[in-house]
Amino acid sequence: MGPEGVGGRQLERRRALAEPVGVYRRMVEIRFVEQQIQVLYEQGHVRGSTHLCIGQEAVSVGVARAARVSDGVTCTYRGHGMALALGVSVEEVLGEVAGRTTGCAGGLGGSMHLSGEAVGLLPTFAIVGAGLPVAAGVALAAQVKGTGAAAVAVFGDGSANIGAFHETLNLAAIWKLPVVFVCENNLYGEYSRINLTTPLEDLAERAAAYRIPGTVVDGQDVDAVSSAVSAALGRARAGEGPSLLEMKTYRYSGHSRSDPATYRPAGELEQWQERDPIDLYAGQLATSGVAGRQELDVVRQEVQQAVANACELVLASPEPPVEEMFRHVLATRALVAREAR
Ligand SMILES: Cc1ncc(C[n+]2csc(CCOP(=O)(O)OP(=O)(O)O)c2C)c(N)n1
Ligand SMILES: [Mg+2]
Repeated sequence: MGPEGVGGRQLERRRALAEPVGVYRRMVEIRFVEQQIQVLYEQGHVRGSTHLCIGQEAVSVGVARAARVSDGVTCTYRGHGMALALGVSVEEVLGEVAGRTTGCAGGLGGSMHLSGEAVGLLPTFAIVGAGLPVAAGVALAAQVKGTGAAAVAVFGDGSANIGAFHETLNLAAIWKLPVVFVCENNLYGEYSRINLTTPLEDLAERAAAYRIPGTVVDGQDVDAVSSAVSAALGRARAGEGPSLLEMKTYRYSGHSRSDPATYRPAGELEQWQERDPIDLYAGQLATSGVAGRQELDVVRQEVQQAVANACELVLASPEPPVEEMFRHVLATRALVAREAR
């Protein structure tokens, strides 16, 4: 793909994270895109489910800032933010969620199946825990080929109770695979609070069972996220093996599109909103003199307008034709070809 193509544009978007204002801009973009997706859902443009990551923007952007484009990243159905952070465009994400040809998978995958090959985003996973062994596979391939690349698996706190989590951490530890396990602990797995499902508060403690480093990280602070991921990736590339990073964060919305999250204790959301990742970073940029409040307001307005424009383009673009459905289903294509003979 040339620099003008989709891959080139994604790489350019990724490079924008080298600047602090670029980091701020991307977190704001994720927030506006997620809000737009909720509206699209309510207007009937989204089939199937959607899972928003509002409140967790610092984790996505912090991971993307620390990883190289040659590293492989796996994440979950709550993956719109991770895709945008890594460089997939607003139009590609909105297009995929709305099932249009402008989507990053041609509108065939939908909200839970985003991908961005040029920037290392592996197709996102709807099965809880499924991304961990795949990330370990990516890391094993890099280790065998000696490419110097690494892998990052981003997953929820619910995944830490799935067999694949334990099997993968064990294998990655014993083979010293270059992989970083990033757990987004947002306190809920679907409609259950973590204290009802998991007998410990800090999931990072589970790293000890596999003799790998386990660190609790402030998932609301984008700088804290990227430094922790950078350090773990450095360790992985140096042949020292995997790490488990637990990002303490919170999802502002319910589990999926129509969940009003009435199971949450009163005041919990508001308490987390006081440490909103975007506001926190804006405060840091203003206090350190990197960018003034006015400049950041302009950024917000620009992003809001860009998201609205992308949405308009997406809604004006076609849905894929029915025949497209089998395009990437190789076995079916072989069968259809055999039957046609
Ligand atoms: C193997 C498997 N079991 C159950 C489900 C249904 N399910 C979808 S999301 C979810 C909760 C996962 O919570 P967590 O890992 O904390 O991620 P979060 O949604 O909070 O980002 C469950 C149980 C699934 N998709 N896959
Ligand atoms: Mg969770």
